[in-house]
Amino acid sequence: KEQRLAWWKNDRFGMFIHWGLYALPARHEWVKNREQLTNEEYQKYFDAFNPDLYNPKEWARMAKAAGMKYAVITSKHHEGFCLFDSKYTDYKATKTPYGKDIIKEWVEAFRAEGLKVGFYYSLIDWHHPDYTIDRVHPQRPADTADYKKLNQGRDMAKYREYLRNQLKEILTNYGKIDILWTDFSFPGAYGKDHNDWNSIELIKMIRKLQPDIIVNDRLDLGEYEDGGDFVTPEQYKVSEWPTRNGKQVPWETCQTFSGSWGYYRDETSWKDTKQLLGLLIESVSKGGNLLLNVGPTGRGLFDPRAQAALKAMGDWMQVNS
Ligand code: FUL
Repeated sequence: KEQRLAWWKNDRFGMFIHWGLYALPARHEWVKNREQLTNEEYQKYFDAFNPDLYNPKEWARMAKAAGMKYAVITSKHHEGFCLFDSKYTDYKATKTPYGKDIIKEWVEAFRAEGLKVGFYYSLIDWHHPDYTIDRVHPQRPADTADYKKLNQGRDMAKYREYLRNQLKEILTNYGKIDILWTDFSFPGAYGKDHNDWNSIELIKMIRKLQPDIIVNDRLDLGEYEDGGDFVTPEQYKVSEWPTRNGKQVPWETCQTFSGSWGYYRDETSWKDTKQLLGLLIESVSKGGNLLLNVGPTGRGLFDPRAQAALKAMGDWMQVNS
C-alpha cells in the first residue's frame, strides 16, 4: 500500500471533473433527484448532449498550469449517464448527438500532459431499470409503504452484474488507470450499503485488473481488511490529520469552487484565491491531498471563473510549489 501511494503522496494536488447530462440544466449534479425528474423528463438533456467545444487538451493544459499532477473524471455519476462507451447500455455519450467516447479522448489528452488519470464511478444509478428505488432516488415515494410496489420487477442482482461489468470495462479498456474513485453508500432503512454493491468482490476484481491502482474509501468496506487506500473528507477544511483506529491515514479532501460539483450557472458563492490556496496549504501541511473540482459547461468549457481561479493558483504555485 505504501508503495502504491508514493506518487500520490508526493503529488498532492489534483483536478476533479464532474461532467454529465446535468451540465445542461446547469443547476446541480443532483438536479434529477432534487426536482424528482423522471427518466422521460430528463431525456431532453441526453437528446441535446453535444459538447461542440470539448477540448480535453485545453483542460489538461489548464490543470497542469495550475500545478495539478493528477485528475479524476466522472465516468458515470448518479444520473447513470456514461461518458465512456459501454457495451452494457445505450445510455452513453456515443449514442448522443456528440457520438464519441468522451473518456477515451480525455485519458489521451491528460496522459499527454504527463498527468495521472483516475475515474470516478457512481455505484448509485438513477436511470438503470433494475436499480431499486430507495430514499435517495428521484422516484422515492412519499409513503414508505409504497417502496415494495414501486420496486416490483426491479432486480438488484442484475444491477450488481451491470455495475461489475462496467467497472471491468473502465479498468480494462483505457490502459493503466491510476485512481478509482467510487461513490457512494446510504446505509440504513431504504438506503444501500456494501451488500448492495457486493463490494468485497468488487475490490478484489479491481486489485486484480489494476494492481497499482489507488482506490478511495467509498465502497462501504470499513470493517474489511481492504477498505481502500485513502479517506475522502468532502467539502470541509480538515483541522487535523484524520485517524482510523488511532493511526494517521492517507487522506484527500475534495472541494468545489462554489457549492455544487456539476456546472451550476447561477451559483455566486465562489471561493476567492486566498480561500483556495488556504485549502491547498492547510491540506498539504496536515499530510493530505486536495482534489479541486471543475464542472465544465454543457458545451464543454471551463467557466471563466474556474479558469481565472486555476490561473491564480498556478501563478502562486510557480513560485511556492
Ligand atoms: C458525493 C456525490 O453525491 C456528489 O454529487 C459528488 O460527486 C461528491 C464528490 O460525492 O457523494
